Amino acid sequence: AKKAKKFVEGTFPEGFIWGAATAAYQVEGAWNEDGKGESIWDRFTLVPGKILNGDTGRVACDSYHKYLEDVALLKAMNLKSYRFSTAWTRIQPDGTGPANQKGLDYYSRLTDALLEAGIRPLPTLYHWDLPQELEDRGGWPVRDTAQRFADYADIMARALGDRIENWSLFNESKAFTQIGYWQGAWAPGRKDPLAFFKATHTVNLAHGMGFKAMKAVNPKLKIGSVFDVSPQIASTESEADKAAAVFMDKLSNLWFVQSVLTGAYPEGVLPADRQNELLGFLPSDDKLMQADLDFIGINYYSRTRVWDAQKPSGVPGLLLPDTEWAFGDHEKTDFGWDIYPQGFYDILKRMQAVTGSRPIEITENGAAYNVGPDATGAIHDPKRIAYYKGHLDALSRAIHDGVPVRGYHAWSLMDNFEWAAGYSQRFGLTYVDFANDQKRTIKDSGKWYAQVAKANRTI
Ligand code: GBH
Repeated sequence: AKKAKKFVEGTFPEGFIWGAATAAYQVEGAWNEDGKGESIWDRFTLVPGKILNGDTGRVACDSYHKYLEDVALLKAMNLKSYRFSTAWTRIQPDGTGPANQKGLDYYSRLTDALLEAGIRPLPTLYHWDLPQELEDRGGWPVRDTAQRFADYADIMARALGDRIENWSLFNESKAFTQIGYWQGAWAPGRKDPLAFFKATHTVNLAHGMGFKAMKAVNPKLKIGSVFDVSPQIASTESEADKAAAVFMDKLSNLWFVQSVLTGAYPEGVLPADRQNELLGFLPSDDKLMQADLDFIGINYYSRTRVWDAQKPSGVPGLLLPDTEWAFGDHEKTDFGWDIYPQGFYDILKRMQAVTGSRPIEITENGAAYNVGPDATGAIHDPKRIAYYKGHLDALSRAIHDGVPVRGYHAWSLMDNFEWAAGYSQRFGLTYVDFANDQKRTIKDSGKWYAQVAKANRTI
């Protein structure tokens, strides 16, 4: 009998897909060009005090004009997949009605340039830039927004489904509903726990409805979605803290992906007798929101500590644990996030219990290190290389242990607008000089990643 080949950490299966990611509001700029409408981020960034240094995405990396440079960067890094997002407001400026052809044309040009370069386009339809007009009509807490999203998804499938096979519906349902509608630190800046839960249900409905709309256009399209997940670690061994961690795992890691896949919410988050009322869940919503996603996108950055706090939530009958993001005494990134590669392995194993044999793509993983060019113009960012190496090694072990991950996207292809932190946090493999015509320079980490993608193993 042939001896099984010994596993070498940091090696990847043949055909593994190497890529990088960005999102429309974070890179495109051109906030009001060619008929684009106003999004909630266009509006929110103008509210004094919301964004560090008063930064906005009005110009950002100017990718609306420099997308060919972006494609050249991907090519120079030997990458075979580009995860970007499409701005709803370029397609439907106020969120309803017929498509704005000039907006479609932009994504068509980008798609053609990628295909020409041998790079797979992987668009995300919603990376947080809701048309302001839809927010004015109630936003995600309002059920109608799911139908609006399905109409937009239908337009995109018709316009680009001939050239784009793989699509993500949403980016990080948890992050944008929680921080946008409950904590108020992101657009649209609401602080309303009841609105948050309603928003989660509308977003889950939008998954089911968008999925079905796109499959109706073309059943061969592969439709997935991107979920932000994080291991929820009990802060002590006490039964109460362990139960609090289980609760947060349901609310943070399962509330979106499990609900969409099965049509039912995890039990034990909302009071059972009031759940339907709190969510606005109508009879047959189970069928409406259910979608047998073709692939699962996973974003991983760090882990979360949980302790039992019995905090009033603002939702009657719901008490909450306390959580701490990115805790621990390991080295931190410049954003203050704890570096914990084992958490990547752990959360992949955990999610596989829910997502089963569906293919997984890592749609984001990366670190902020805010170094700039030295006197020669080179950008030395060894700590980012170390972050990537640690996480890719952990990923290779998860794959070896049976988690069906088929691709990986570094966050990010280039430095960009980091939401409430503005331009202060640099996640890029490429340096962007925001004061000098958005000039792009590949960092040491980008050069290293290019070698990894070529060799199909960490180095
Ligand atoms: C992703 O967000 C985004 O998809 C991307 O646009 C962004 O640039 C990138 O990561 C880097 O930030 O509420 O205390 O649990 C990740 C955002 C970070 C949001 C961790 C939730 C947990 C804080 N998430 N955060 S807490």
